[in-house]
Amino acid sequence: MPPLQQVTSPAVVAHELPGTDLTRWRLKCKEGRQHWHYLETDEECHKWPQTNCDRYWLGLPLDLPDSPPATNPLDAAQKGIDFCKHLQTEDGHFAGEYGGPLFLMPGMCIAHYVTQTPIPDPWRQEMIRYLVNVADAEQGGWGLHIEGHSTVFGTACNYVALRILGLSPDHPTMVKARANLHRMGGAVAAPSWGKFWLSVMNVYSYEGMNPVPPELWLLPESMPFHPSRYWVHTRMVYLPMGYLYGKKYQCPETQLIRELRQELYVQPYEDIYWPAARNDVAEEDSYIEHHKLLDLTYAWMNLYEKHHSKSLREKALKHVYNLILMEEENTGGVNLGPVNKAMDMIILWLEEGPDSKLFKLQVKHYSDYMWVSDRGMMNNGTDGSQLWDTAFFAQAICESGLAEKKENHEIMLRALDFIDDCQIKDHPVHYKEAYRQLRKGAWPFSTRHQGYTVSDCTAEGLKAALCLMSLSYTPNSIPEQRIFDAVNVLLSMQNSDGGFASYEDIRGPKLLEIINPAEVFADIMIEYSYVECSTAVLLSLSYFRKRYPDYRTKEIQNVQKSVVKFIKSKQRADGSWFGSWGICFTYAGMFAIDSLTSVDETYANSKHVRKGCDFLISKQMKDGGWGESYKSCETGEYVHTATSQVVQTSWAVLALMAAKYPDQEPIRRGIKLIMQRQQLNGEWLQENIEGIFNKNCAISYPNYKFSFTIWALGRYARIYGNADIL
Ligand code: LAN
Repeated sequence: MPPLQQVTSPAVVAHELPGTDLTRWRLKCKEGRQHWHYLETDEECHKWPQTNCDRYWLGLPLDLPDSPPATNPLDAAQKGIDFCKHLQTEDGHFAGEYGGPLFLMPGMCIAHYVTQTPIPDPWRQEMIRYLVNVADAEQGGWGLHIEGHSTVFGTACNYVALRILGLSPDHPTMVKARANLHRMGGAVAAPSWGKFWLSVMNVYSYEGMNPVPPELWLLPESMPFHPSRYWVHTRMVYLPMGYLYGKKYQCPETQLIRELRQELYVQPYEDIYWPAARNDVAEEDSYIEHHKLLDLTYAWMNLYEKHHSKSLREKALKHVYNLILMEEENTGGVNLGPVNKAMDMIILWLEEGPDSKLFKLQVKHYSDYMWVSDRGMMNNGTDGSQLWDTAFFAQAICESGLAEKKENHEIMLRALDFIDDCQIKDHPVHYKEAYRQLRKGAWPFSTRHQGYTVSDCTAEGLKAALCLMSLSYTPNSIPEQRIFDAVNVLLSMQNSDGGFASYEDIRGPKLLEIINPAEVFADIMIEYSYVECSTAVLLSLSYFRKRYPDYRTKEIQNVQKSVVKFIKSKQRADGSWFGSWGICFTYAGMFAIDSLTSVDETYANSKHVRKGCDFLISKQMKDGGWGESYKSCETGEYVHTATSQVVQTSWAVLALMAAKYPDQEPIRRGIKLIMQRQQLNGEWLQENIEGIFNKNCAISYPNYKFSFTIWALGRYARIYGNADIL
């Protein structure tokens, strides 16, 4: 292991907040990868001018003309498209921030600190600015996500991050955060993921953390609790966590570490009795409580940890490391997501050294996750949402009929280029040993470099490819065989309950949730059949069959039948569907109703569609819009926002229109609201956060306010004609 040198970030003193000159940032995109560059000299800035895309995401004034408000839906849609043209990057995708979660930057900072990897100074300044900007203004500290209340996890870990970045403990944000952290009992009561990161940083003891034994990976794969059966994100977090835990890796002590030990706790660090901390989780953090069986398992594991065999541990670590190497090989250092990325970076540094190719690749691709905004630089929830956003834009513009207009040809051709390039063309290497799902023909959520199949991303990619290639002027650039490959992937992912999960089919029993160690997230141990994933697959298969009626016809018909049954079985008594990835009932309602109409069920002939529509209508607000809070996802009941939201209004009217809802008036009112909210330059302003995961963590999809509004406007004009509304 290389000797530790203190990473010196120039200290930022109290009251002084750094920040860069935002006019010097440029977004460069290639094959979907998004990299923000900071130009140091005027000469560079002159040679590489800032675009409206850069300026939009940085919150700088745009160089775009205003024009009078559109009076009819198609003009409003075209005005929106004209604005969005500026957000399409050189490789054809629609870029966007993907922030929201606040538990990612600490991992990034700790990984850089322990591996003594300097964080580029402009990043460092903007990261400080971001965390200061998103701090809880009332209570101080940080939550699990930007709209959540302060927690010990968010506060302790982001406090550490800011100290690593060089913010002084006397800065008002830090003083306030510390006071709130102490009010919550100090960092002792962090949830398990917090305990882990703080232990790696050496400001917590592994003695205070329940075990994550790497030996689990050596158990027979046939066992129901073998990690290969976990949901891929859980599996890929607990893989490197098991490695670092197994080694009890801690950063060697530095002055900063000594100081943090004093700042994070209410009691002297030396006096903390760590074993008592293992099951101590602050009330503010605890979303789900440990099951009694989990505590029993932990008691047993703690005993094992005291007496474990050294050679077995070595064997387990070797096995786990091999799996980590496969993940590196398969993603080229991008990794599945931001949590395993931070851990893998530390592990590669320990195993391969700072000069190794693998470690350097890890460092290089941190940039894929970092995004600069008006509030500063954030750590995105993935390496972007490129495929996902581009597929929605493409379908929205196609459905409006505006894609055929000459002025829109170029964006559509470029979107097709991107979707073509983004499709995954091969299976992962060592896919069996690495427990991967087959992926040849799939589309990912972000980029093909990340390279993980997602069922609904494949479905949306396929739909977008088919609608783009059916335009009169586009080439059939994606060969038929690759379209079939996508369908093959989808057909291989159906679960026995008829539904579709996210990345893989369901591999483990629901009982595994009993041993969910993450107190802050629910339902993360295994895959589930999700309404959104299942409906997107149904829609894409219906679409596909129209164009290719002879391909695997019988199987596709059977899949359609069983997935329809699944979707119906998930409808609640009040007619709603619960959304797991978007907020919430309006999101799932749109997918569910849209998909049922693709097999010819409508308001007139289907009680499921009828009940779904009636539910949506019952939630329409006085101003004609819909607005739903992320609290719906947390509580499982519909929670209105204070004001209506254009995104949820679009979802609701899209569903009603697909269903052929008999009364045009509620739909017209929704469309009118969308048009009234459009700005003179064609954009819609950011409103509440749109997405969710693991029931409890909100995440931003800022492009939804463009893609779904345009989609709703276009569908309205197609169905009801384009008469003036405003
Ligand atoms: C995502 C983002 C996209 C999302 C959809 C495609 C919208 C969904 O329909 C299927 C699931 C998926 C792919 C999804 C799964 C979980 C992700 C990757 C995220 C919500 C983005 C961030 C989140 C990831 C787990 C964050 C890291 C946190 C951990 C708990 C490991």
